[in-house]
Amino acid sequence: MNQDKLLAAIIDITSQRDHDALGNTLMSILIGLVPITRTSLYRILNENVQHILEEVVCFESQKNDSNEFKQTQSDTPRIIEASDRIKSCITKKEVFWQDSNHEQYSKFLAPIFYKNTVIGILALESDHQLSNYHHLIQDIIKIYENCIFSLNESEQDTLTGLRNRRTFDLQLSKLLEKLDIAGNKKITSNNNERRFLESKTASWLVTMDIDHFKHVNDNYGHVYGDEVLLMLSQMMKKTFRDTDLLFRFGGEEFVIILTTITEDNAFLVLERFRETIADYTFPKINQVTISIGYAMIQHSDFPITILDKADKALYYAKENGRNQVYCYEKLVREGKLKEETITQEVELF
Ligand code: GH3
Ligand code: MG
Ligand code: MG
Repeated sequence: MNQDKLLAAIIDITSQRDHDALGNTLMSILIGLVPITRTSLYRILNENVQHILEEVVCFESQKNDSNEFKQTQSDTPRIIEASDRIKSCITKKEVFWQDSNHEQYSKFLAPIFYKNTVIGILALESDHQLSNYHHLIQDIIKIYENCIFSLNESEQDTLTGLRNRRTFDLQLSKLLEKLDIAGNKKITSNNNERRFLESKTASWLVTMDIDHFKHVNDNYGHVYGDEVLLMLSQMMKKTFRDTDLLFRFGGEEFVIILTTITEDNAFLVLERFRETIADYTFPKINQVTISIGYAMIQHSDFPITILDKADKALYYAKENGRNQVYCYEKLVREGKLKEETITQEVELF
């Protein structure tokens, strides 16, 4: 084993600060150190539905040149049903391997752990026997898991376990980048244009704020206030799809990125959530309500503009009785709000 190559790989993987980049680095390291023909990384979207996986990234060697790899990483999540072998790997929490007698095909599946829970699967295929590499692969996975652990710890809000404010900019920029690519493709492809117009789905930025939360703290104390924040975040996790991104922005403000949904359906989902909270009996406090605003995430917008639009709809809800859901674009269409005109990126401090 080339020691320099191994050290370079460790330096590379431990310097990544983003999940996608970390996954890609894991793949590159495996390709560099193990004779493989294909490698995929799968993520379990919901710990209660472990047989539904998202293929995060896949690298496949080219037929004409086994040293040349093609990377597949789709714009939209590729959701798949786990094979029986992968299911067994997840439930037994064990690696699986199969080496062919003729040294022409071998397979290796390994669960990826976070805090003793399987959160994903790494799959490798090779035209060599992989048995000599099993230890190395598992050690590389261990380093990858340690990196995931550190990254998750730094991205999570400690009280609610939702994503924190720090990761929001990165996640939104990534989404805007994807929309930009899709937008450019739309110009060159009539099919894509038609599909977009027919589906009318988009991604939406939702801002959500607890109504009169100061009263909760003042009348019942911070411990009860924190309990409300915790309950609310648990209900968010239950209500929204696993592909939607949930953030606590600090205090009693929450942000959601809702993906591939129409304006009307976004309203229905958010209105149902508002109702669920309003109908829930919180210990001691009884009723708590929330106000919600949302705006379309458009590839031509800056992150700050989109956030500002959603906030405008939220303030509209606050000014018009609270415990309501408003869409920025609808308010503009109805003449209740003026169109946002920020055209330049604003430095936040
Ligand atoms: P509005 O309906 O206009 O949103 O009124 P509000 O009282 O909710 O809004 P305001 O922004 O004036 O107050 C937010 C309060 O949230 C202030 C503080 O008491 C409380 N708060 C902020 N962060 C935390 C937290 O981490 N835990 C608890 N328990 N309370 C918090
Ligand atoms: Mg507030
Ligand atoms: Mg509030």
